[in-house]
Amino acid sequence: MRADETYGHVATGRPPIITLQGHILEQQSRHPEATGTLSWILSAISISAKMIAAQVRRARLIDVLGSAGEENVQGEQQQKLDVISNEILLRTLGGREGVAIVASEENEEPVLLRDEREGPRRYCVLFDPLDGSSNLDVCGGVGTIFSILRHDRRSDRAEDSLLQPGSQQVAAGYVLYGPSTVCTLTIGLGVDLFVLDPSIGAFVRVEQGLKIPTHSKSYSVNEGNRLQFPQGYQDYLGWAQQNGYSSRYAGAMVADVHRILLKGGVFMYPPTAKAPKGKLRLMYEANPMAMLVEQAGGKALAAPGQRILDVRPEGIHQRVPVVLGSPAEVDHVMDHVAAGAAAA
Ligand code: P6P
Repeated sequence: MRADETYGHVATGRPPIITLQGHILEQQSRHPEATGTLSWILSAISISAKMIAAQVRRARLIDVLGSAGEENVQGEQQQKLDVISNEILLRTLGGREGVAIVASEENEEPVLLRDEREGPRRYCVLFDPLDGSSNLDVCGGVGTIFSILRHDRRSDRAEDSLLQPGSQQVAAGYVLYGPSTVCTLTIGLGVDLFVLDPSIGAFVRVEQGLKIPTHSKSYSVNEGNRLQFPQGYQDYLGWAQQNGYSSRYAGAMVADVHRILLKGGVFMYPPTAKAPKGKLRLMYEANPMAMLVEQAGGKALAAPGQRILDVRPEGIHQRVPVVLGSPAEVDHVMDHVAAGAAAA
């Protein structure tokens, strides 16, 4: 049999049936030094995603739509499902021995779970529990985004262990709650896709080693902010429209980035007058998406020549401009941004 074939494939001509759990254990078996700690954490994220998907699917029926009546640390109206999703992730990850610290978009401070200076390696998990939750009331795509870092026990303050550049992530991914529930995951060995089969309650692998199209005449941005963008971004939009580009924008980063990964194009959230550093958060939105996009062969920049994954974080909720997607399309944007800055 060829290396990429299995008995199942040879006997039926169709790929083997591998669940997310099976995939995680398959990857672990390829690393003799692995202790299973990371696998156990990814398993917690998988079960959280199934629980959140069950809530999202029935949101209106079980009266969990709408605002929770509170603002989060971002000053944004918390949706009921933001709070529910956040609690699900905190409770599942909190039960994993290998998790030292969790940090959430919904919590002002990180939650320090375990800080023994000795013993087995532990990890930090950062997440946006329900990205784009304002789409919920209109049945739009929403998602969970997660980023996993090694816990650095040398840090004086445990929380400082979180402030590592995105290049240090050991795993990253998202779950898109759309017409189907899709999990996109990387552990630094490429990008793999899984679809939740509700009839068996398992994520089933549907694609391995996903590669982003090198180019596609499509951009994704909130054009309502166009006049607030730095001139270079405005010049890019004029160039794109003169060159037959289409525009697609879901208003939820997970939905927009998922489309870019599969179809190509460029997603961007530029600096605006209201958000001079951009709106998206570095640690649990931009970094995980940047790792996925780069692992799929794309580019993810905060400014011309500045990889998002190289940005040195100063705070867990800091924001960063985002331009990511097909290499050729990111270059088109950044060429205009650089020219605009030079002309300023
Ligand atoms: P705007 C959702 O609130 C979010 O954080 C991202 O998921 C999304 O890409 C962005 O904000 C949308 O922001 O200003 O276009 O509504």
